[in-house]
Amino acid sequence: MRTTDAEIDPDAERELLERFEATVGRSDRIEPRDWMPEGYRKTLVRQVAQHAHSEIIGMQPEGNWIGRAPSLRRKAILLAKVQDEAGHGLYLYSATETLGVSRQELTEMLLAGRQKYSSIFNYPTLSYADVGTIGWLVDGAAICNQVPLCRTSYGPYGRAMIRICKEESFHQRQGYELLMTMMRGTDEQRAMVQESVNRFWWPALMMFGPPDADSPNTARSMAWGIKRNTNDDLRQRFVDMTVPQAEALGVTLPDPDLRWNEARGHHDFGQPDWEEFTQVVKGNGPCNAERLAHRRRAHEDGAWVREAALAFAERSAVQQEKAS
Ligand code: FAQ
Repeated sequence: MRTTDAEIDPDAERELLERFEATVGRSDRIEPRDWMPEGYRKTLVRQVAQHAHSEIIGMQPEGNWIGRAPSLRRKAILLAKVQDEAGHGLYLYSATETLGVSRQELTEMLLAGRQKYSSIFNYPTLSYADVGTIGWLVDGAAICNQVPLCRTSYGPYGRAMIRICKEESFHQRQGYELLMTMMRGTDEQRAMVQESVNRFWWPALMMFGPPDADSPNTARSMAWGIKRNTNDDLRQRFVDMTVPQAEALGVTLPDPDLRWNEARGHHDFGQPDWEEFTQVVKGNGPCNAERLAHRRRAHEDGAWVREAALAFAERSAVQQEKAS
């Protein structure tokens, strides 16, 4: 059983804390059996569970288009991507389970509105171009945010992120390739791409979280090595990475303040509508209710599968015991 702060005397706790801080300071990994401060464990559960829920809820906007993909090839690609997202959710739930909380509990917290998922998945997918834009911008933002998380201080989370990032790179490229194909098509297709980019640009910037000055968790999470960069640093990295890709694609990013700043060596850009972000995170975005209702329905519809799997596991254990 995990040792909690309440069960150990103050001297021993100080020593454990020093050892923990030294491990984090050397950029070594904290592993599930290591002692950790309760706040560290709680922060990880919050962040990793939110990440896992995002992957699972994130299957819905693109899943909306599987039955309407324009060709067999596009359908196979989209199916594979959405299945990868399910896999990412499962690696991340497994990483969270090593912190002493079960997937069942996490799912219940999501469905009760006590845990969050990324704001981006509360926006609708209105055209097939959105499949490409999600790959390019949403997976692109996810990669920017997640590559540094491969070096996060908690071992199971960092190892899950290595595999996830490899797959996210493929997702980003498939999105870009789809948009490139549409941009080489008809005027109508080019207009669809531009309209889709206009809708997703600002929500993609919001994925990195609130500005640093309004981010209550960043300083603590960085001191613990959970996060490696601030929200604003990663947002800037994403903008700098995306502007030349937009030029190559031939689309305009919908920000009149976007321009290269020679002195800073970075692009200047405008601020997203942070009031809209707050509303979406609070549950008042365009698709929040629909996403959670769908997730709840899928969970209820899957009850018989969970019961059957449990019954099978119990019967197999009895049979194994009898055989030995
Ligand atoms: N949406 O103090 P901070 C993907 C909350 S995966 C909703 O800055 P923190 C793959 C935050 O939780 C996308 N809530 O928080 C894919 C906190 O509230 P709390 C998910 C947000 O944790 C692609 C409060 O605001 N990725 O896209 C958001 O230090 C395509 C204050 O914020 C991850 O989860 C938001 N955007 O930094 C799948 C990456 N931002 O919890 C399908 C891992 C902030 O105190 C299709 N997570 N909040 O009640 C992280 O890096 C961090 O958790 C941040 C937030 C950067 C998201």
